[in-house]
Amino acid sequence: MEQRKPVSTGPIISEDLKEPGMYKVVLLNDDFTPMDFVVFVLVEVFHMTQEKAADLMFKVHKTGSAVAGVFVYDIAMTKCLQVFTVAKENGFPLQCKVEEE
Ligand code: TYC
Repeated sequence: MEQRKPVSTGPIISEDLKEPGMYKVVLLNDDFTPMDFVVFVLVEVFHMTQEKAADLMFKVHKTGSAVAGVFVYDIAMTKCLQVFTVAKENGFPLQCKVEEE
């Protein structure tokens, strides 16, 4: 019969365990999405205050892009998809991208 390795019953303390990588959700400027809609998205999707959302929206408007938040991969992708979906539903071309930190 095949020999099995003994199962460890102690706590798993491994040097192989790593912190999950973090990913930036970067909001991109465009010429068509209304400013108040961008603020609405930042409040709804990223749970920003109205003031913080307005500041970030203006930063994107002036510079072309800004980081809306930093998350683990799945959350970053979900937020990006939510932005894209709500924008599309409302007929706006608002875009964002996910970048490794
Ligand atoms: N530039 C847009 C306008 O003038 C506003 C805008 C800001 C669009 C931020 C997208 O991510 C964005 N209406």
